[in-house]
Amino acid sequence: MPELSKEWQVWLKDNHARGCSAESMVEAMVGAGFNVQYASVVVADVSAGGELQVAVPVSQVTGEYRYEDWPPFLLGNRLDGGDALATVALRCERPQVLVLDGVLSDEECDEVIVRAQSKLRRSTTVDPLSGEESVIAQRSSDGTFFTLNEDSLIARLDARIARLMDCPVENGEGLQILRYGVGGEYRPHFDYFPPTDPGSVKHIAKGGQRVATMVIYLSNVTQGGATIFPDVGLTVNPRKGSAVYFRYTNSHGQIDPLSLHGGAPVEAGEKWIMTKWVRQRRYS
Ligand code: PD2
Ligand code: ZN
Repeated sequence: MPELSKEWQVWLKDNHARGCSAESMVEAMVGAGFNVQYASVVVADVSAGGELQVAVPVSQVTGEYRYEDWPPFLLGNRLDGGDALATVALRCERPQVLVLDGVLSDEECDEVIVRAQSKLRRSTTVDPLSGEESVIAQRSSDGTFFTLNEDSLIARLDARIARLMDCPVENGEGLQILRYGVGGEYRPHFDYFPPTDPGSVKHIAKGGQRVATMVIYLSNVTQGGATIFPDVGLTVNPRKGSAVYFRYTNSHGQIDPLSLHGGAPVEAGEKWIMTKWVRQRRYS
């Protein structure tokens, strides 16, 4: 396995001591040819004052995605969210997808919608080159975010979802709420930041790569609006209070292209969802 050269190790320590931002250091390393995920790991190491991970994992850049074993609790019929017990309705191994029932109660779904309604704005996506958020036809929905633990209801849901996803609450981004009207869709995409896109650098620099997503359905949909995984022919129909949970970054930092997914057009009615994205490290 290749090692990070002494020069780079000194460069990292010097730049950190000079007060350079993590983002600029990751950017410089990527500019010099490093894999963005590896760069963000060593920059985080030096920023935390810890040991540098000097072994550069070749597997991050090349090779087929290695599916990690599901943790034992994910192999059961139920998942414990602390204050709610979810039922596993479907499990797909490649890509790793779970469909969970009973994640939110009907009352909780309705309350989240009431709180989000007045804050909705047209949704954006990350521009692959600049990394800036932009409005594009690929994603026709209105949305808003809650900050982590924004109020007591949101804090309760953040904690429950973190427990179901088996990750620290702080690794989660704030909950995003989306509303799709008739014709609204989110065309197939990856939730991870493609490492080869220059625009990914600034997103990965904070908290690392996204590792998993939970999309929770806050409403039933009269017709259409399924979450689809086109490369494996999997369709998950929205059901109020249920969720689809999928994982696409393993502990080696590899990303799973089979996790390509989208929100199919709503044909009748409206679709409300809540999305939680989880990072490799502390995000909030
Ligand atoms: O609305 C969906 O079903 C959906 C599909 C794919 C949402 C997202 N991705 C997302 O929020 O990332
Ligand atoms: Zn998505």
